[in-house]
Amino acid sequence: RVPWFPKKIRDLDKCHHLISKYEPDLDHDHPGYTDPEYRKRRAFFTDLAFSYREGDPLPRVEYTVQETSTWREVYRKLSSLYPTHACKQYLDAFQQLEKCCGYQEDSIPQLQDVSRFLKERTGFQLRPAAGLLSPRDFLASLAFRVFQSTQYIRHSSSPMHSPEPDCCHELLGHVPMLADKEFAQFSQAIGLASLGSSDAEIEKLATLYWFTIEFGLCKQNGSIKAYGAGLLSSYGELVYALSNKPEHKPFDPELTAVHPYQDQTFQPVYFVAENFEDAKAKLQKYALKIKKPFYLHYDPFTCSIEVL
Ligand code: H2B
Ligand code: FE
Repeated sequence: RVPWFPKKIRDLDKCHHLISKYEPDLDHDHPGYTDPEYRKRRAFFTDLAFSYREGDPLPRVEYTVQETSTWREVYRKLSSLYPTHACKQYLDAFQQLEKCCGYQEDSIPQLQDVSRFLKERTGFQLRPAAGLLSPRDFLASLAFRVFQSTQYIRHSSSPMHSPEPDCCHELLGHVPMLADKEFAQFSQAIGLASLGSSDAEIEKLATLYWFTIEFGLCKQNGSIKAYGAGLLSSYGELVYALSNKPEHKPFDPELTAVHPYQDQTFQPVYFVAENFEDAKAKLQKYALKIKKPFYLHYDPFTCSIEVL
């Protein structure tokens, strides 16, 4: 009756189910759909991700000149917006990543280096993912402070947009925020709430994830800044989200969890958190109301879930 869920970090080797609707082989609108070279390259990355097992060193990739030039374009464009649009936690971490993790426009950072950096700061680590994962598998990994990260890059014909997550989205959107302690706790809390939850509850948690970790805004010194990865990796939407065009509503898990969302165009509504401590407290209160026939506790010493 209770859906299967991973109990130890090694179980994440089984959490790799893909949602394939946006893949270049299947989606006719994908910018790489008619490019056999790109599809071949993507098959290589799919292989890397599927053959990865917990504990393996993260594969290092030699990116091509074309891939690096796509990265350069994205990096330049986005980093010009961060000082005015990104929250303080993001900016602090981004500076650190430039200093000690090889963040720069001329090369794509290696997941291995980034994972080591995160592990030292918040205990988060990366594992390679082949593409967009099912919400259940993706959220479950967060319970273990594991972030499933794609390693390929978007097609060179559309540097400012990708229908799927790619390394620009992970490295520029997600990674800096995962270096913040409060945000890391918030992310793990969503993950823990998802374990053993019903499909209906997963859908609500995925919606919460969407309006916070992907598209969240927060208050900072009297103004509003972005912390969501979907915003911090999209020039157009980052500008739009902080303009007076969309609606801003206060983050409230009960309401946010059932708010319809857009994955094809910009969001008409964004939710604003007071700060991450407050967002985490509200989320934990929400999570306590999810009915489960047991109590779950994460043991950080063994990286496993205790079922009580
Ligand atoms: N998979 C991958 N690889 N990256 C994500 O950011 C992601 C995912 N987000 N699967 C998930 C779904 C999110 O949209 C929620 C939990 O559905
Ligand atoms: Fe994402």
